[in-house]
Amino acid sequence: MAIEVVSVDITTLAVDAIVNAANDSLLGGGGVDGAIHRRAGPELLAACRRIGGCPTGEVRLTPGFNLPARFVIHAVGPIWQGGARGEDICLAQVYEQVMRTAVSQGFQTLAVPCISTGAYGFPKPLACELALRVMGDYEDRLSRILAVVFDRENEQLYRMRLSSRARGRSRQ
Ligand code: AR6
Repeated sequence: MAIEVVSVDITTLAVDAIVNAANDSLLGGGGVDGAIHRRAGPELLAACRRIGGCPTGEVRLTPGFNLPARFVIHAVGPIWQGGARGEDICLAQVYEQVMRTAVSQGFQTLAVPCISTGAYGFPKPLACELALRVMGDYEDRLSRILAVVFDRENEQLYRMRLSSRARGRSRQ
């Protein structure tokens, strides 16, 4: 099984690509985005500026610059607005775009944070369900997918869901 849950700062991971939970300006911010820009250095901001933004639900690729990761997939998740505005479809679409980009670039190792579950306020249980469903569809095409959980609730949710999935498989 390719998906592993890890509780670490994503900026420390030497993988083919890490995913950034960015905003549509791509010009940095707080949370994981701030941490990635700090560690990658000013060249990342310059590269993002040249791209000129990214619509919600889409992704853009840059080098990792000073990060140990070779590339950064910048993913713009939805802001949670109560759930009636297609936020779930949008978040699933973002994960789809992340995984398609990783596969099309030939990445073998990928680290993915819990997109939209911080400043963007997406309910963590629903986000976890969507993230693992989409990443699970692609796990045979990469050697390692690291689901990076940075808070206790996400860690528990991801571990519970992956272990119940493993139990379900062993019964088949
Ligand atoms: N490594 C891994 N995960 C982290 C790290 C880290 N260093 N730091 C935080 N997280 P957020 P969003 C987790 O707010 O909700 C930014 O300002 C955190 O615990 O980073 O998509 C952007 O510029 C949470 O589970 O991203 C946007 O404006 C998860 O990363 C906006 O926030 C996502 O939290 C995007 O909001």
